[in-house]
Amino acid sequence: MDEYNFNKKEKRVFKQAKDVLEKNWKGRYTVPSLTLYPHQWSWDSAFIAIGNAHINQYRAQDELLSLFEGQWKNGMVPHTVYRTKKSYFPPPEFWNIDLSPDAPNMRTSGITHPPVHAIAAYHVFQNAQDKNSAIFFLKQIYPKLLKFHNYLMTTRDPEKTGLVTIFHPWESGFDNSVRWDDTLSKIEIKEVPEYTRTDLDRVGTEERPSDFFYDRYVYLIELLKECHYNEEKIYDLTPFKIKDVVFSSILYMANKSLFKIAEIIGQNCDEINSWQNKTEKNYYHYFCCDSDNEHLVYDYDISTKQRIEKRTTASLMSIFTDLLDKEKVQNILSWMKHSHICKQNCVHNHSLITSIAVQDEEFNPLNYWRGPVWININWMLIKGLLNYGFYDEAKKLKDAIIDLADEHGFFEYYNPLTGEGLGINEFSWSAALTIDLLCHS
Ligand code: 2M8
Repeated sequence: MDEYNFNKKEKRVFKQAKDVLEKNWKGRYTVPSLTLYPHQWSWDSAFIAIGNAHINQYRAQDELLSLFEGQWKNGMVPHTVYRTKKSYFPPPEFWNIDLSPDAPNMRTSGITHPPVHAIAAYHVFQNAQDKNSAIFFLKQIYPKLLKFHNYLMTTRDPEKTGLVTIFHPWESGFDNSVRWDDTLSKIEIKEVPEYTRTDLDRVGTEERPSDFFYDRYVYLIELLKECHYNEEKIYDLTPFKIKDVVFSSILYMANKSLFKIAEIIGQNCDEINSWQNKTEKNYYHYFCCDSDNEHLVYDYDISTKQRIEKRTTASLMSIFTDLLDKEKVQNILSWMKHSHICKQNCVHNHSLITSIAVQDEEFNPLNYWRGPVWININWMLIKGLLNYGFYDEAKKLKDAIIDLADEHGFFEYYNPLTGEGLGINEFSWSAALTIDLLCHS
């Protein structure tokens, strides 16, 4: 697209990213990957819509509307909507969602995912060429978004804090992050049903979560089923109930977008305002240690009543919200530098933020959310930096993503020491968010 004045490299990356989204488009939705993830995933669809907003408004709208077809009667948007018979573990039967009176008339998982969708919907409107269609789309999607946020702010927040409790590591999107290690390791498994993982046929074992963690993922699904997906029962029984700092940060920003959507289509915004007030009041109280001056944020484990003090990229996420005081942003910036890829080890001229600090003893350059670089997380940090006026820092990250994509393609994640692509290639959100960075920031 000439209107963006792309240089040669940017043109090349833009075309390759468009090709990935084209390949993975299935008529009304996009798969994250044709092989590893052959269904529709919730926060993936939102990220994909953010990219498509620049190149195909109608696809972006369809992506979000099709996802919400799987919305549960209580408002929950499931993390996976199964669209085909393609093999994936866990398959839809494994969730047995009909145990719940709230289950929709579709094959979905029984857990949720970070609520990026209102951010995506507003972004689609902002970038729309066809504003009439965009307004019609906002009118369709708004009640569904409101119902989802209401579910998160009530059923998933019985303590009325404005912060969301997750019941499964997959709900965080950061599946096997070190953030969940202590809580998961304490689970003593009595029994799990036999199951066969499908991921290890497609990606190397050293890049995926261990069987130890998979057993616990399955154990927690069994527990949800035992409770018939009733959140009150789950809350009483589960060893995994955590106020997730990234999820809650995303919801806070999504509520801002929802507020703007409500204004555009002439709806009353009082309820959204009251949610925001609660989050503003409690965010630091739950997520930040007053005693130190690090200004990092951490998840809060409801069972132990303690913060999970692991320094990961999640600890920087306050910058994505605008809840961070201006004077504290500098601290987050210095932490970003601390977490950076070590330049001496790096094949690139630029650095990106790794999922945990390279210097950390738990850092693993290959394994999923335990060290590698993820484009969606760097995209969120870039948005935060821009919001706080750190244009140079944001540009450095953006340029590094473009270099990474140009040299290695659109992988799911990347080895921070070599730049090598990990997980699966032609991964949709890596392509979509690169398109957004190319067109926007
Ligand atoms: C990964 O999660 C799925 C389970 O939901 C898996 O490992 O099979 C995560 O990276 C998650 O954040 C992502 O949404 C999903 C699809 O890309 O894959």
